[in-house]
Amino acid sequence: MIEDLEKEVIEKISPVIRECGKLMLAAKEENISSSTEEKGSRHNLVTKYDKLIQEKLKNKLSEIMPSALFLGEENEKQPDIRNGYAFIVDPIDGTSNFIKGLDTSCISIGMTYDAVPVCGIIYNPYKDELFTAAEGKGAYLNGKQIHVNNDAIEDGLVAFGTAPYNPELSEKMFSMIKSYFGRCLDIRRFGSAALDLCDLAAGRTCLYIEPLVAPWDVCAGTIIVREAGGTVTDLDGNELQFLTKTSIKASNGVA
Ligand code: 2AM
Ligand code: CA
Repeated sequence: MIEDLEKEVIEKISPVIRECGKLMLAAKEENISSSTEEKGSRHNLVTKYDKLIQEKLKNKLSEIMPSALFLGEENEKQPDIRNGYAFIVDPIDGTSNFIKGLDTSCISIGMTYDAVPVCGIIYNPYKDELFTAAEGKGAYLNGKQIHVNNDAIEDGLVAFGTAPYNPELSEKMFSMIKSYFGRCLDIRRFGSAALDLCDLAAGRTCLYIEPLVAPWDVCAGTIIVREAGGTVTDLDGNELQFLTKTSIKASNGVA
């Protein structure tokens, strides 16, 4: 049964993702900046920890489910995930925060079937928060079921991403942020798409908008939000897809 498979996958991955979280915490004792490289632009960074955690997850996930493909942010080449099971992994989401010591980063593992997310696991080691969700089974934070809040826009916090690596989007984005700023309780810009989705799922924010994200940034978080009762689309209201980069709008369904 697929549903049992998802539950089993979450149970097997949970200790592994927690172990990888310990590597992130241990990195605080080191000079992370010294192991940082640019990936194409000065806004897109990678550290030795991103690579180390991805390698560890790749090995463990292939033991847990040998038939599933592995799509990871730090892969040189990505597999075609349109058919069958695949893991979509961001070894560290919020890499800039990680490098700067802001303690707002996480590990994100989504599993898709025919490119549709069927389960998601996100771990924030700084708060020891493990978010999990499987299709039709609800979303959980450290084993306790979570739900989006009922905040109208006037009463809620709205989280944004700003896509610094795509300057042509900044004009449109900042005018959108300004228009929300005038209406909502306040705005936030945390720097981890996966944690932005978890905050929405946990009822902390009412809306999250980002103009450009990659599949590994949002795959796990999307099913966590949906299973917590929220909605996730692109900025034009289309069904989110996980084959290319996309915009994203995740809502509690009220805001
Ligand atoms: P990262 O920390 O794994 O790089 C912050 O707004 C979000 O955007 C983070 O989830 C960040 O993921 C992601 N991000 C960073 N660079 C990106 C890029 N070039 N394209 C899409 N998303 C990116
Ligand atoms: Ca990353």
